[in-house]
Amino acid sequence: MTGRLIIASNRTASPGEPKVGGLAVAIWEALSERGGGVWFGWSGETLERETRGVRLFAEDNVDFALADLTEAEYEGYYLGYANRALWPVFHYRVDLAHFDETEFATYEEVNRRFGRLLAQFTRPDDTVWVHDYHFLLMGQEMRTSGWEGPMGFFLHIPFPAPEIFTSLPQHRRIARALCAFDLIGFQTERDRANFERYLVEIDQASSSSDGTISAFGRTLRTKAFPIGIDADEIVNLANSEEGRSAASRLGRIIDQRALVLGVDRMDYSKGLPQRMHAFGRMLDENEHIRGRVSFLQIAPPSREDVDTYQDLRIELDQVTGRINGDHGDLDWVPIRYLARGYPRGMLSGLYRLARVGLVTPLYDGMNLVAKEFVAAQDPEDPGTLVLSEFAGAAEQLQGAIFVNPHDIAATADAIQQGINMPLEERIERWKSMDAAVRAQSIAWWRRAFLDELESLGKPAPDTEVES
Ligand code: GDG
Repeated sequence: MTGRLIIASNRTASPGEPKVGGLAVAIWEALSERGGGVWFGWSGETLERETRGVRLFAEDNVDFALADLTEAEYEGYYLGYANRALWPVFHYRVDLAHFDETEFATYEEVNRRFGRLLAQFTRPDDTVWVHDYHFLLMGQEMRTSGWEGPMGFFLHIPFPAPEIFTSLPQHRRIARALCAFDLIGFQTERDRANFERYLVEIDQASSSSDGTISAFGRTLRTKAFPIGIDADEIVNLANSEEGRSAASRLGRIIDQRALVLGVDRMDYSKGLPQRMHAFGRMLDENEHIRGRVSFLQIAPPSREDVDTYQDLRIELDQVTGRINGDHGDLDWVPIRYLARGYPRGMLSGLYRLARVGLVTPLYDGMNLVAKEFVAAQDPEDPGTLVLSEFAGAAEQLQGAIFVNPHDIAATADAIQQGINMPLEERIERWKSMDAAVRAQSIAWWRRAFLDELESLGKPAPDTEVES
């Protein structure tokens, strides 16, 4: 590709500041590598009244184009339709979804306004890559604004089964808008197949075995691109001063006890209360482990303005207090639950210290914590990973101990198995997982997506072109 890369995501990295986290770094590198590009998104600012246009910041050869939201847009688009309707439905929690026409109208309006703003930046030889569930309608708005060039979309969260997706009153509107893209990337084959099945069964689309689908008068490609991490970055962080000192600080407190570790945004999709119950049950059933294990759950609060997240906070406080009250002793606190975030270096050091990584979402697009945990391990004495079969990462991390996170008894058993696993088996399982994490890294992910998008405009290598 010769032209610029134009990326749209709800939040961008901060211009002029270090790019922290796998996704931010991957996008930044993709933009810089192309010798120029634009990263477009919400500024993070909310204003009482709408300001037209965007603010531009240049950093090296990348332009940041940031648009503000009004307070009403933040409420209806971000807290409302994106996080009270799309997020729960796409994570199979129709019971938690709140369907509100006005919020959808605001979501549509923000996608329209942002799509038009973005279209103004494009030049004919550019390539556009839109990210995630905040911008499901943006492709169509771009096409309406006259953009005819290559345009891809990547969905970071699961795409639900059609029987669930159709609970959204606007499902057809969303599907039609998605078909404006040339390539739609999903985390897993599970998600891709769900989308295809929806289009074929509900919208009479036709599909072929290479993931090409014809629907709503357009032809597009669908494919799974499991997002990855930079494993060496995590190894370096785990071995850094910050990583080591976090591990020794915690190591002093937990003494010789085995560390079971969970790190998750505080979100109901992550299965946190179920995990606490499973840990409690494991203690109930394994008297010899009591006092010899310590469970640390790091759970930085997120989306605190959404009421279901406030309910989760209350539930977690109660469950943890209850288990500690029932099982703790003068010199032992079974669960240390910290409702705050820590720097990546510290997290990486703690991953390496842990005997068991507990990653048990009820549903998850990928789950990068599982991959970071694997990357951070000491190859000579690796910890074990207890992983939900409903995390996208389960397709790749075959060396994990798999659990159905709703099955408290089975999860309790898996934690016990993880704590007691012999070294030889731990090494064997870890090797296969580390190889998988390294094979499909974050650099692989962005290149694979962009290569696929680029290839769509060109004739297949074996196609004879008539002169
Ligand atoms: C969405 C999808 C998909 C966590 N606590 C702290 C912290 N983190 C970092 C982790 C990891 C990231 O946040 C979380 O990524 P996940 O993938 O686990 O989950 P979501 O936030 O739900 O992400 C998910 C992902 O998008 C990418 O496509 O995998 O399925 O839901 O990197 O390390 N980082 C810091 N302090 C913390 O306390 N610095």
